[in-house]
Amino acid sequence: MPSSFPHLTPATAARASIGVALPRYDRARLRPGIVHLGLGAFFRAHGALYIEDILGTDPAPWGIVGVSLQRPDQRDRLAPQGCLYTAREREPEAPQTRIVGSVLGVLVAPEAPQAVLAAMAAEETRIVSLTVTEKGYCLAPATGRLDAAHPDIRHDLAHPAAPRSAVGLIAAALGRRRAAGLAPFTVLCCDNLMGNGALLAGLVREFAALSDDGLAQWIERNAAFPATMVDRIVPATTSADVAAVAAELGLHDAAPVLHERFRQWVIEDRFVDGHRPPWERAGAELVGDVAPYEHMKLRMLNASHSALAYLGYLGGHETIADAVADPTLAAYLRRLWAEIAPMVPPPPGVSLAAYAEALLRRYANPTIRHRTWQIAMDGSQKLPVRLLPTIRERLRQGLPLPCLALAVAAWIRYAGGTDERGVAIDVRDPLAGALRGALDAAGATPAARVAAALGFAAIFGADLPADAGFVAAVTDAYDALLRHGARAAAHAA
Ligand code: CS2
Repeated sequence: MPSSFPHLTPATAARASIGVALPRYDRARLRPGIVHLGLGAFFRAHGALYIEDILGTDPAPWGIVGVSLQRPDQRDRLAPQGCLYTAREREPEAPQTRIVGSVLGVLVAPEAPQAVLAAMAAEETRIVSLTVTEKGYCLAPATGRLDAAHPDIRHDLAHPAAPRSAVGLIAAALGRRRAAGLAPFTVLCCDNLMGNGALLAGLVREFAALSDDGLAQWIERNAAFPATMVDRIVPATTSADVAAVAAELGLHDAAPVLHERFRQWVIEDRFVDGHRPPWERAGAELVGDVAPYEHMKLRMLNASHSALAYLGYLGGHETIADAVADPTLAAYLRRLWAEIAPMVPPPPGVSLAAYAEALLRRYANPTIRHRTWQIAMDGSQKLPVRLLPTIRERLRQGLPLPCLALAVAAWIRYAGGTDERGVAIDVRDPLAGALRGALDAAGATPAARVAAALGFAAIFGADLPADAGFVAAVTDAYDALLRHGARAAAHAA
């Protein structure tokens, strides 16, 4: 974006306005120890900031090499700035702004797969972390198994020296380390997936076994895939954000990130040879079992985020803060949590009631403009992680689930591609075309449309469409959405 301000660079950073924190360590001495796949706003506002905090107290070999798996945009914005960028809190009270230096370089995998593999295979790389979003794992969401028919997986099996998927890159890089007699790196999955460490371990082993059983066994014996729970609300950066940060800094930063103050990172403490940054110094929780934290976060936060995204969007709310400012949706949200919480064993010492109230405060933060449309993306990949496990548990216990069923119905309504005013929705989802086609072919009745959507076994498995109680609950909710609209349906659920 054009700006009258001088550009943010290592040379100009010190000119940033008073009150903006700068890296407090010598970046020239920082060695890369982490390769991060998927250098989006979330990682730059979360993982890269935990590292930044550690570097502020103890310069260590934990600089980050970022990798973009698809587009060059991030690199094109960050490289001219020496990879410095601004992280700015979005809080009503005393928001802090800092310039972050923990990212040392950015590689673009489609342009230079060899450079990416070389960075991952380098002896000094101890950790390969990932935020590539749910769909970046090339898995079948209902089973968590590798989708061997995925075009990227087929590509990577045919071109093992130039992979383009995250799974293909990890397997190839581990193969190089094995051939070079090096220890593997630790693979740290930071996406919102269930049992994310074990899941990714399974995918990488499955992929490796398709071409090299020996490698699959070596990975099984030597590598580590700790589970993690990551949490911070980081909406996509807008051009208005870029302009606001420039005005605040007095420098033009092409790639700022804006985030809430809250952050949480729970990490399973299982690293190859124990090599890891001292994340606890920055407030991360290193634990033996991440599962309770992960269940809480995915099933309380992400599930309610998705429910609010679909209902809020259909009801005409642009952001999550707008949606929860609507008393009808806020009341629905509390009833939704009341369905979810009894199915979630809380982590030690945590009250789920307090957790839910804290979530509501975070959602209501008026300075965070987190668009319902952004969260609504990729529902086919998100529902199986966020909503369906809780639904299965309630069905197993014979419990009613009107609020959960309404969330699924709202997703189906959204995937149909037209909102309540008859305006087309820009549905972004790997299955968008297939879903739309199936819904169009099903005709107009709620029962037929719900059956068509639930028929996607990759999302719902075979059990849910066969459960008459579940199908009826979703059909009723869908019918209420059509007849009365999202707000009234939420009120009634
Ligand atoms: C959101 C998440 O976009 C989404 O689907 O639910 O990105 C959410 O903001 C984060 O998981 C919060 O930690």
